[in-house]
Amino acid sequence: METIRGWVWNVRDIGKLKFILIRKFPENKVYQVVVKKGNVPEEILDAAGKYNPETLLEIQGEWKDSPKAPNGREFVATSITVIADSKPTPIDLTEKTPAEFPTRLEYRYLDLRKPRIAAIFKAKDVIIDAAREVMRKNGFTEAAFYPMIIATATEGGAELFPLVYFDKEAFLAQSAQLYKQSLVPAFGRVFAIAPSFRAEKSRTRKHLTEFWQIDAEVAFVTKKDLMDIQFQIYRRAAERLNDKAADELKLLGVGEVPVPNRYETITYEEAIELLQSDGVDIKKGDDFGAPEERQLCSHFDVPFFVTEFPETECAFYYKLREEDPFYAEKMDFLAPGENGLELSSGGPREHDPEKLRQRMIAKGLRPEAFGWYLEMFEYGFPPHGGFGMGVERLTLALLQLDKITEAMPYPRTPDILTP
Ligand code: AMO
Repeated sequence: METIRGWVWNVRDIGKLKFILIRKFPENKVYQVVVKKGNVPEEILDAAGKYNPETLLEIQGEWKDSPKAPNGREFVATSITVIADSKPTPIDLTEKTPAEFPTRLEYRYLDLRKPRIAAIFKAKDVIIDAAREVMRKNGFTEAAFYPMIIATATEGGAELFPLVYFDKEAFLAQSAQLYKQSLVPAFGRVFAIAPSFRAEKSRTRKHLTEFWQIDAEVAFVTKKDLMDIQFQIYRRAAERLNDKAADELKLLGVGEVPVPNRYETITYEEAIELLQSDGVDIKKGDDFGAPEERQLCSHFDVPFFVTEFPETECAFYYKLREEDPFYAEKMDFLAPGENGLELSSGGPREHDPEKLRQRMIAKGLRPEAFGWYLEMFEYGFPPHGGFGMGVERLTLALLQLDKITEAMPYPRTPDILTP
């Protein structure tokens, strides 16, 4: 005799026989429970036909092989206890009657119980774990102590969420940028997986106002090192998904995640030429919009880096190209294919405080607001570089989701603030 627990998924009542599908705790998979006259007391048989979906049950009985039942076996009940009743659910968790995404979000606490939705977050867990593994293998210290409440912009002025901080003005951190740089002399190789907040009114498939970054910074690093580490994260995450999340991938209809064995690089200028040869109306100096980015990604079947962007498109902390300061040494890492998109930005940093001051002024920032940051470079600061990889973007790309909001349990966008 065994005891199992689970939530009613669906009930099929054929009189003296009831089939209850339950979502079994803790693995969140659906199994069939057979409730048969003679096996259970009469009142349990009667009640079993009337359970609402999401009623939480404790069931005693025995497993029996049953090739036709979901997951290959069924549980023959001898006794059932209701642990917690459920009201009729406002959305159908079995998705026989699918709800639109806004309605699903309204009842996200129920939506997240669906095995198909929970699978996204189990897979995301595997991705984050793979990223940590790669960072540790590469000698990084995880410094999960960047402040989320900050006094100055880190990525430029316009996209800050202001806070009332006692009698001072403060903001939610746009990134760990200034702080991760400051930790380089102490740790050499440092990273955190931390949230970023951006008050961007972008309503696209790849923008959230609250997202997480794998934020890394390294002393004495080459551009190739930075690329290699990022590629390793992508590759290891793909490998680990196939290895550890095969069931989840199946639920998501993904099959195998392609595991790339190399990455490619292309300069911004080459990318512009490639797009122009496709007939795209774009010129040197322009930023890639979403359609241009997709078009570019469709040329690649492995992840790739776009390097050396026009300085005007880059934050102040990227080093300028010595030979041609029209360009900054920034590089973006992109996922390949029709649904490809930017996964990260990074590159070597400028660490001459005077040059940084000039860049800030040129970008309309006030160097006075960056006092400690500029001063720290006066104390034997090593050359360094780093990257920030969007965790939800990586999840979106590897799991081939439609939109980034699906990669957050409780997404935040300009339109979504609850639940
Ligand atoms: P950047 O602003 O390009 O660079 O951000 C780095 C990565 O974070 C992700 N990302 C986002 N994800 C979801 N919604 C958003 N609104 C959003 N904005 C950015 C993307 C992006 O590539 N400090 C630098 C990184 C560095 O140089 O170290 C930075 O924040 O995947």
